[in-house]
Amino acid sequence: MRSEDAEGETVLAGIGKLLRPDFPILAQKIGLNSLVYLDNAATSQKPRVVIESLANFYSIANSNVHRSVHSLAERATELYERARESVADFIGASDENEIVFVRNTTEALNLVASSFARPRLAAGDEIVVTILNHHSNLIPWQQVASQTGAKLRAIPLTPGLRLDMRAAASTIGAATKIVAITHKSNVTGSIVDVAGLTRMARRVGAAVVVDGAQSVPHLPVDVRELDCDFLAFSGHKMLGPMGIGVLYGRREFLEQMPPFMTGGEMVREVELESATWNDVPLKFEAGTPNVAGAVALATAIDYLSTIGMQSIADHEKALVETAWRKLEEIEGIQCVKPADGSNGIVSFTITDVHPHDVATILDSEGVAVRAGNHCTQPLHKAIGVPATVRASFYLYNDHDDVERLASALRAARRFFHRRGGSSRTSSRI
Ligand code: 7TS
Repeated sequence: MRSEDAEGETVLAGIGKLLRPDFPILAQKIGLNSLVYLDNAATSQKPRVVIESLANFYSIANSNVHRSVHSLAERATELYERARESVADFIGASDENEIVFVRNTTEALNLVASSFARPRLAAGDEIVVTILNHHSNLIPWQQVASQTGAKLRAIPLTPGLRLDMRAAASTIGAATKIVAITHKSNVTGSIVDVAGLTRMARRVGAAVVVDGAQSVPHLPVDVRELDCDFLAFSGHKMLGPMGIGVLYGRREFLEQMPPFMTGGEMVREVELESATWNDVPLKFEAGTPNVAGAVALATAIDYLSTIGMQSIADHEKALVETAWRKLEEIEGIQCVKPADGSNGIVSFTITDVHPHDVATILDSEGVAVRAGNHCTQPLHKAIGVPATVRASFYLYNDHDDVERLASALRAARRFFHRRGGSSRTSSRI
């Protein structure tokens, strides 16, 4: 994926440029500039095959699932259940009934907190989270803690911004019932040693909940290797549509858990005053599901699998290395650099310039990034800044995108330098 150009500089000759034409939105101009999309951690763009898969479902198969016997209904049900099998294969789950379709990572994590954790926890129990967790993998646990009397504890970072595994070993103890972790940080791009944490959790009999929102789209993920009990992720961050997400859950746990939502389709027998539940996973899929979304997610998975998840991870790692090098040549830029490297994410600050102002200037150059706390306020407190600018890469980004980011940042730096470093500090972050 790397080659040397005439000046001896390492250039990325890989997949980015090749894949770009598959993504119609990337052909757009923002003002006079071509779009450079570097906000992939928020949501990814969609290849034409995924957009067509959605349209195709509504053109030839649209019907509700698991109820009617007519041909269309059978076609829709078959496509929906095949999508479940694709998801299971993609993450190494041996049983497709361990795959629950939900709206997104947030819903999946709330489901686990409400249906798995809340009935099991009591005062004296502990829930261990990490300082890297996104708010969606923190606030549900805060809620469960306040409802049950359990205590929340957090694994901190090392000075090198890695998750502190030594501190983890002393935080996960006899009282720990749940270990809820982020597989990959949406701010630092650091990858957490989930298997290592799972071993610690197993020793004390705690369940492991993994937020895979940033890992499943960007690197090979196998639930058997992670040995986790739950894994949550979102279709929209992995080339799929918005509104479809996945909860993987160990079958014995899913079977023991009460439903998260109740209503049609998740029941077996209903009396006026009582009901019994459908089998897993339908017990957790109350009401009409996002069938088209699941089918198009399976198309996205096919697309990613054709490229190969390891190739995608290598490509993004190489882009980060180039970006760190180019950005650090610009005076006043401080990158958030974990000692173990970053998978596809470059977060940074510029001295005396508010991150929102940086993002606004970058937008005027056609470069889309995100600024703020990225739903990780405790992490930003730990890093010691209220907000950062974040460029997040994906398979269709390339070396030219990194150069466009760097040159837009040089322009931003010149602009604020001329204005004497003034920046609106009142921005909401
Ligand atoms: N977990 C992580 C690690 C995330 O990065 C996100 C979204 C979520 C959970 C929630 O995902 P959702 O699909 O349920 O919304 N992260 C971001 C982000 O970094 N910028 O915008 C959304």
